Amino acid sequence: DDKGRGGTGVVLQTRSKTKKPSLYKVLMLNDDYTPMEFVVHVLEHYFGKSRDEATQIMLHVHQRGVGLCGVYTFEVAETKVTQVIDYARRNQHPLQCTLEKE
Ligand code: TYC
Repeated sequence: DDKGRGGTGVVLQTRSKTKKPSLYKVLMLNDDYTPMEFVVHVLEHYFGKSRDEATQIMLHVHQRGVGLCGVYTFEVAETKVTQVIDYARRNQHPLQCTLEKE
């Protein structure tokens, strides 16, 4: 009903039905063969990182085995993982990345 709403017939929604989407981390994995420069390029092109950020992330992955590229909704994260793996394959590099629910 619209009691207390000034008789306008407008019912204001007090609780939203919308829910925040789950977020997913996209993680880059180290390997022994992909050139460092290629990984930096991928981080710039697919994840919008600056040259300096991309270099830091690449070195972190190189030293620690895994690193965070970004956090996205499921569809965006899935698309980035597919695009990166396909791009690496086309260039004959074994680079892998994966997604993980936050
Ligand atoms: N370990 C690679 C090398 O020594 C570089 C590398 C870094 C590869 C990060 C993958 O996600 C990666 N050439």
